[in-house]
Amino acid sequence: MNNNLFRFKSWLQERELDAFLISNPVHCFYLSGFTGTKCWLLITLAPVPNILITDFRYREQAQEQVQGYEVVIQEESIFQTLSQLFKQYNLKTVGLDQDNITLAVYAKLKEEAPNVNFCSLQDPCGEIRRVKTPDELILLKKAVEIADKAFLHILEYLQPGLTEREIALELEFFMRRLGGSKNAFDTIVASGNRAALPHGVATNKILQTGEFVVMDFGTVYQGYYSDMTRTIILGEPDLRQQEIYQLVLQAQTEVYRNIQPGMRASEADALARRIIEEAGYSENFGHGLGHGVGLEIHEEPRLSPRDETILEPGMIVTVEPGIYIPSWGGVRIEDMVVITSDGCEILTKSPKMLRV
Ligand SMILES: [Mn+2]
Repeated sequence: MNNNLFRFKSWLQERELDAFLISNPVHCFYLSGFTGTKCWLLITLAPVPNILITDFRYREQAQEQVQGYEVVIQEESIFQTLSQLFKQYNLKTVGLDQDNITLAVYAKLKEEAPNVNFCSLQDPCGEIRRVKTPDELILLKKAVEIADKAFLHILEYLQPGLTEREIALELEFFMRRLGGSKNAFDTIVASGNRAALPHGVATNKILQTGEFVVMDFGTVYQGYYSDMTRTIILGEPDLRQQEIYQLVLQAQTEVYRNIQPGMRASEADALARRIIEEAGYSENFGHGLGHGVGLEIHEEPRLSPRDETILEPGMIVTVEPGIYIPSWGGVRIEDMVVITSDGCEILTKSPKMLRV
């Protein structure tokens, strides 16, 4: 049994549950490796087997991909199938994922299985997923590497007269060619005044020399996401542009010098925030320093003033300070890093120069 499933079962035991019903597709994949779009998991305690429920379309795929689960093919409604399984294995207290089970699903479950005691709880996968396994780290590094290669490619491709959309498409196509299965999110290419928009998705605006271009993009490799941002200028930056860029870079460097396991996520955020605040730009850094990345583009922990998670080796987070000045422009620089036993390792290798 893999370590993630082991941790899940200890959690079940502590809460005196007979089973937990997982409906979140990301968590189904995380615990079983099954990639079908129809999946429910019942995680149980021995001697009851773990159960994966899917439908006819995925019968063969489930047999191939999944080990350590009894695969059940749903024939009637999912609620009838579940109710039969609750009876068959004498499951009396069953945890439900409070963030995914809707009131309608809950009502149906109660109707089909009136004797089961359902408890609404947070799925512990969110917490277990924060620390990546060595296998996950390999896939995440690959996703990061594809984005890095795309950035080097785009540096050659960039020229005045291109639209933001053309740049985004070139990045996306290049990452797909290198094995990315899809974009990690809508690619951001925000130039000129639009660089002041932290999430300025690419438009038909034409690139000009002397203006900021913020490019924020990533890919998905075998289920794992990457996320990076670089800000550049075609031609000569002016003094203020240089000053803001250096400040953002300094904030990021400050994080790399001081981030450590044992520190709270909010303390990591404060490292960068202090540098930006002291320079008088506290109003212009309105988002958190970063976020966890893994099977989702945004996951726990959040490097924000409100997240008290203790950082641990093996957590993967972005470090992405930014300064946004309305109707002038903005700068963000973002890497993915893994927390190590004595600091962090920067996974994103792309160069950080303003002038291109
Ligand atoms: Mn990000």
